Amino acid sequence: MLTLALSKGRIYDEAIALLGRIGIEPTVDPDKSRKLILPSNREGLQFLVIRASDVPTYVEYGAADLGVAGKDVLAEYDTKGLYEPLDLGIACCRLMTAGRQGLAFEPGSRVRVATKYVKTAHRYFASKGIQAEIIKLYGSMELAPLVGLADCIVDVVDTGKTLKANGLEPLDLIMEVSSRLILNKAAMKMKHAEVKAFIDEIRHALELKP
Ligand code: PRT
Ligand code: MG
Repeated sequence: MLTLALSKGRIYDEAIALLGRIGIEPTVDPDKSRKLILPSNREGLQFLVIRASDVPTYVEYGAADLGVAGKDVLAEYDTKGLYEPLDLGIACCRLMTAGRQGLAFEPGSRVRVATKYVKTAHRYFASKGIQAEIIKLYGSMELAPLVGLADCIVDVVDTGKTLKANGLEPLDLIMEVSSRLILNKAAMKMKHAEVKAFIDEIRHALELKP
């Protein structure tokens, strides 16, 4: 049995669309069921539906053999126990700094940054020689500059509409983000043939037109 961990929402929707190209589909709709373990029409394959930021943890501990996680999430996680064999090109966005119009960072200056991407934000501002005080938030980062909690935020941006609606604008690109297939190194050893065959199928799905 192979277990693939996905997060509900855009990653689930896009990953299932990708797998649909090679005839794989869940037999239970997670929007209509409270089940967190979803069987599939493929014998020997099931899905786990969990929080996006929990996917690397489930895979690292072997509770799932494989998973799909955004590069933004992986950059925050110590991925030593994981392989990242495929870029799935789904749930694409950009990890950016954002703030009020005209905000600029001078090297040597200090800045307060609200984000859930604490490690990545630290690395980024350190690389620019900017002293950043990072304030960890779990959501609605756009609010922080509006109420004086922070000068700027680090968050993922897709259309930019959320920033715009809150009077903020994207500033600097930190990284391009897409979702990656990740797998547990131990699973790769113990279920080598099964895992390799599945990765090859997904690679094939990526080559097929949607
Ligand atoms: O929601 P939850 O707290 O459970 O977890 P999550 O927010 O990490 O999950 P989810 O499903 O929202 O995101 C999963 C992954 O999708 C992320 O880790 C990214 O790799 C990827 N992704 C792609 C995005 C977006 N696009 C995106 N637009 N993740 C979040 N957003 C949010 C963003 O945080 C902001 O609030 O959408 C808003 C911005 O969108 P625009 O279009 O207004 O710019
Ligand atoms: Mg979300």
